[in-house]
Amino acid sequence: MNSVPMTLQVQKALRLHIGLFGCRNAGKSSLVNRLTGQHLSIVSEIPGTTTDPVEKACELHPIGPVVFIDTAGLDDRGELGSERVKRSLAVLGWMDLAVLVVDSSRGLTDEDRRTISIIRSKGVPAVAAFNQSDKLPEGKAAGMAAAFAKETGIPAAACSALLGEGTEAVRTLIVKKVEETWEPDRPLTEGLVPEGRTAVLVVPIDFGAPKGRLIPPQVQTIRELLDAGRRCLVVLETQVADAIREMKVPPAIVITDSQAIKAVASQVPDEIPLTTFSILMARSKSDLPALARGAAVLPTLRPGDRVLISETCSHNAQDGDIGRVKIPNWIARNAGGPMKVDIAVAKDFPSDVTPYKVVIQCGGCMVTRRNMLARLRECEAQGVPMTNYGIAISQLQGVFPRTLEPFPEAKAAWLEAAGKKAGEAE
Ligand SMILES: Nc1nc2c(ncn2[C@@H]2O[C@H](COP(=O)(O)OP(=O)(O)OP(=O)(O)O)[C@@H](O)[C@H]2O)c(=O)[nH]1
Ligand code: SF4
Ligand SMILES: [Mg+2]
Repeated sequence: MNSVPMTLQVQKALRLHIGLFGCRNAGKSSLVNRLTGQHLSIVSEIPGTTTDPVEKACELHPIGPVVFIDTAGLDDRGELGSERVKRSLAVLGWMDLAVLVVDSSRGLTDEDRRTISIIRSKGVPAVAAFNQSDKLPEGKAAGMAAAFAKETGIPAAACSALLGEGTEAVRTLIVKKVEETWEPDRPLTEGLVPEGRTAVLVVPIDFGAPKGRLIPPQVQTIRELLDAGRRCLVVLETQVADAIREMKVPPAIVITDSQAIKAVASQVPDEIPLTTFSILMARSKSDLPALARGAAVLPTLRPGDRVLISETCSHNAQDGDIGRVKIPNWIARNAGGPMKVDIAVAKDFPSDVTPYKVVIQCGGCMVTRRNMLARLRECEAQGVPMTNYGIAISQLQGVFPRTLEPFPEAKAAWLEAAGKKAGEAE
């Protein structure tokens, strides 16, 4: 029987991020190659072989799709070395699971201990692999792993990535820890459609829509509503007014693709709640009131301000890409001139976000709630507002706070922050 939680199986589109951390030459790259069954990471006896975090997508049975992130050694030295350490530690915070790789023949180093304290302070689920067990007398590394687990509470196993011994035990620890710590996304439609009522879903089929299919938030919304025994009516953005007029009982809510929000808002009477799939995603994956608060900074941006667009996966950017082109253009139009826009893709999210006036986060459809929340908390800790694409679009299109109406807490957070900003501007 498969013991992986049902929610995890349902959300197969998600890729769990599993990072390997440890000192140079501990065997991180060798272990990644063993766990993925692919010899993609460069292994060598020269310390510092892996310099930048390397991502590898693969299937980890029985979890499903995961991304392994092989990182640079945490004991690297010098100016370049400490930059690499910073980059490794930056990705640590938003991992779904961290694997601490220890060279058993060296024992636990000061850097390993520092890594453990970061893992603890950021609340990252973790396991440890006491690698290079073949260099020690039989059973010695296993004893070290057991003592370590007892002392730290972090499950550990001994292995030799070189010989392939014990790597199955490490894989088992990873799977078990994921099962224990997995936190599902909040349901997209939670509390929005009472029994017996209908939701109208607006799905534009324009050039940006993928051929022959709907995108994940649309599919998930339909499925959730049907699972809960609610009705939904799926229409084009040109059909909204007619659809509402023909309904005997008005819809409980209209949910639209963000990019059509302006056209749709003009067709939906004020008394019918209106929101966007992206706002539902923001609530499901992150902290909606915090992201709404972050949006209040957008009208205050001035030409030349630095803005970070954060994409959590390396999707194929299209012409007129929402994050790379449309949002920066809308901000520039509102501000009267262009911003300095940087794009951080997946693992390249910077450890220092303080140069930015705001971070605008993508919907995160491919990553977990833990990953999204960790990025948000990092920005908050550095005093930099974060918002997300959907919220930014609503705000920039002038349909705010209407699209937050169904979420009173988020609306209140935005009003309070927008009031403060207006006060500062006076
Ligand atoms: N004897 C033994 N050697 C190992 C084991 N795992 C890795 N090695 C060797 O240790 C050296 C370093 O291995 P890597 O996998 O490149 O180590 P790394 O942690 O990725 O190192 P950096 O990328 O430099 O941080 C290589 O020569 C490996 O063949 C092991 O379990 N036993
Ligand atoms: S919303 Fe983010 S995670 Fe989803 S496809 Fe776009 S960049 Fe990737
Ligand atoms: Mg390496």
